[in-house]
Amino acid sequence: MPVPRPAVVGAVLLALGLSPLAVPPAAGAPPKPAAAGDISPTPRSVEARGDSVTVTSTVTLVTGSEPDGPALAVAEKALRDAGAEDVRRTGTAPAESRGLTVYLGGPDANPASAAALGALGVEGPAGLPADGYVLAAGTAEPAGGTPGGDGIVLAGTDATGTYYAAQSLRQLLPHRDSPGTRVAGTAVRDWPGTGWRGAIEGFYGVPWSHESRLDQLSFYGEHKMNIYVYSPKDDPYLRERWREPYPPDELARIAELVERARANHVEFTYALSPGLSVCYSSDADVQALNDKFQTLWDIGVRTFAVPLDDISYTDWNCAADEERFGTGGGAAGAAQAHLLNRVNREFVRTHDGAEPLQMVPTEYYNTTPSPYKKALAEQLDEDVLVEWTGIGVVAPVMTVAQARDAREVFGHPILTWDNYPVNDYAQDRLLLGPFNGREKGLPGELAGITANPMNQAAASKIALYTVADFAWNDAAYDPQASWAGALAELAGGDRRATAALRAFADASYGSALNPGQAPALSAAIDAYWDGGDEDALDDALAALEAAPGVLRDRLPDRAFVEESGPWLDSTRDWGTATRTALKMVEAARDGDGDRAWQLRQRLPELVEQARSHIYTGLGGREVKVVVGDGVLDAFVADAAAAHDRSLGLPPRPKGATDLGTYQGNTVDRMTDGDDSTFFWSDGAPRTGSWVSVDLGGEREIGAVTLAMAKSGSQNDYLQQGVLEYSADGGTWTELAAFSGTPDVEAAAPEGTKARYVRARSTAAQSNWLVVREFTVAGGASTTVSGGPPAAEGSTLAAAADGNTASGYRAARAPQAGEALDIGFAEPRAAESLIVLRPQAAPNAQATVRVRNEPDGPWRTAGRLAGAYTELRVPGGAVAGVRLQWSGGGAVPEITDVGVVGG
Ligand code: LTM
Repeated sequence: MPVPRPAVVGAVLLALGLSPLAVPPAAGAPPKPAAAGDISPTPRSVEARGDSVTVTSTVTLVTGSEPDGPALAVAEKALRDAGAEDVRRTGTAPAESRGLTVYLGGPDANPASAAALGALGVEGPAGLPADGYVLAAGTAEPAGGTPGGDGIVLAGTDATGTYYAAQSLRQLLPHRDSPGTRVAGTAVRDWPGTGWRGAIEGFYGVPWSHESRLDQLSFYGEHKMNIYVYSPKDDPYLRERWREPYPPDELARIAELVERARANHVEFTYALSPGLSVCYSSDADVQALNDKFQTLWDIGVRTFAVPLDDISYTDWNCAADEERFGTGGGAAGAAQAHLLNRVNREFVRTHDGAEPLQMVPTEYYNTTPSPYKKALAEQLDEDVLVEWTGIGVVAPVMTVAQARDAREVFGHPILTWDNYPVNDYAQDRLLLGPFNGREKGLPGELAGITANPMNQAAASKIALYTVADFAWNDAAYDPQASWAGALAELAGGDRRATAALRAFADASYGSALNPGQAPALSAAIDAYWDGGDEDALDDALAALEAAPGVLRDRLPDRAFVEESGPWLDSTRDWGTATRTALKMVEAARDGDGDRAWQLRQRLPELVEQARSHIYTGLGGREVKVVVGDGVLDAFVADAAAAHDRSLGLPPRPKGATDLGTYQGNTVDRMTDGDDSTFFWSDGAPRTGSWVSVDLGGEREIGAVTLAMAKSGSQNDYLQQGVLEYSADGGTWTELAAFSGTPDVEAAAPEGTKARYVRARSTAAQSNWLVVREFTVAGGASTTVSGGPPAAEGSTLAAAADGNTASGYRAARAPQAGEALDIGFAEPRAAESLIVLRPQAAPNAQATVRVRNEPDGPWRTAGRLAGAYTELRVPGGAVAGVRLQWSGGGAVPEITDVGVVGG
């Protein structure tokens, strides 16, 4: 393509006596050339021309005779936002240039734009796929009836293409209050990767509000998405009451959506799901479907779908179907094809301007050949599009080969129903990572891509932005770059809001498509444990803690802030909890045990607070939201364990599993001593799946108990398995086999030593797994005796069990001569002794004595003082500790006793 030299062109224009405003100013830096990254979705090709155009006060908009209204509106607004004061429309090109001239429409719609492209030396859009376009901006000499000077051409292969050219122009032009801005000369040539690109509101739970839908439709237009499928599972008129017409006010609302969709070149698709009650062979039901569609046709809907997902196809809804079609999957496929063909032939094909019918098969989640799919492939009308979710309901990956298999096995063009970022199956979390795991080349195999979003419409925009990017130009798609673009756009370009949104989204990043929660934070935490700097991690955690406040103050999309409320609160509180944990570790490392203990005691409450925020779903169902799971909670737990280790407390047992986690029911709940909390897998155990307890070091073990299942999930237990123990986690010895019971108990033979105990499944099963508690009793390494006796709900043993969540609380004040004795099975070399007491408890007075050997003499180490007492150990070894109470006074409480070093 020839690139005109601006200086020469400018001189020619001046010689012709044309407006000097058309000439780039001689002074000042040249405008920055446009780059692909300035436009979203990423365009196929952007070339810098080397010249420029100036946004003049008056801009002439050459529209042709029948301009596309939405394209016109977008172009005009973009020009005004860039500083144009007067945008004058004209059907044909003016005789001479009076400032910037903008040509709207492809060569077929507007002959002047063909001439202007020729004058600029830019190839037109002919031959590009539907919705493709060319955008050219530059200076030219008058030619072919165009006035020359500064010109911009927005030329689509069709009206939608021209509209997209205008959308790209909107992104290229700067925002200015006054005219005179120079914009670099550019030639963009662009087209989509697949025909349909958009979203399907196809989830369970609270449907989007009317306002959210209107907002989404504008968002789709801005991102070159051209389809919205209206299919919320909980709109009763779509499923349970599908035969009934909408009440007038509801129909009016849908009409408003149809209108907004049209104004954004989005195809509003109405999806009716009769499968819960339809009689496939019934003329009346075919008529009911067609009649319902007619009411939607009458308000402007031109695309229709019949989803038949999530229904039984082994149970007929009427006896006539069994008589006519028989039984089994093949019969179901034949029945569905029969119904859909009738709708296709009697409604869709009889309505001029209707787009091809879409359907969701009942087997939508794989490509396994079956009698059902065979019947659909053979009997369903060829022009019907089949929706498919990939391999799996939520497909972690989608490949070109899989899409080809789907085309083959369903025998119809495939439109993906991609279940991302939908969260109706995990309502406790937001899924804020990018569209991922979709192979390049996939869009070209498909009739289109529709993504099923979250119940939270505005928060879905992060993922949808990236879906649009992939569907438009998969070759250039980079999930990370696209994600960054989404964050910046949603933050309105505000630097602080972008950083806050990044921190917030990172903590809710994980999903089947994006394995690994909170990747950025996780890396910062790993770096810290690997000897990294406290400040670096604290900066990251402080950013997390502050992000919700920044977003509440600065995010332009207020609906995002509104919907994300519980997650924002939880994120802030996790920020506080993790920062407290970090300070605690650092205080302990600095030798400030007192302060570390103070911070340690705050952690349980801070974690509880972070876990307390609630999302209220359909019918008032409340779920506690989850943020940064497996990363933030793990950091607090690891920090607490590090702190406790540094005080010489015995390690706490730690749960682990190779199974995924359902919602917030994390594996640490198996070892929290609380029978009302539980680990819950997010799928059925396979042969070899396991849950385990790490005791933190090899020690003698006694009774092992595994309490599985829970009320409401009575069959969620390992149906058949073995209990095993190991010293190193590699070599395992069987302790007991079990089957058919949720409560497993076994006693290790005396003298058995192990660090790990696990329960391993020995058969695949269909039920998921719940473990309430997994306990391993130790060959007691510590004994506690003496007094005063423990109060109800407390035990003497809790004074030295290594668990700071529990403690010994005396039933009364000590009597004269009373002492609490802690004995260690094996004397330990020790430098110091630490006695922990609750911060708020009244300080009972005691002298602390130690003895170096089991029957050795007691030697005084010092006196208890406050919540944290650290005393040097005389004799360098501890076989026993005695707290010799001063009679009377306060009632004693001891959280734990630790023995450090040696
Ligand atoms: O995916 C399909 C075709 N149907 C349903 C959706 O309505 C639902 O939103 C997703 C995610 O839970 N799963 C389905 O099976």
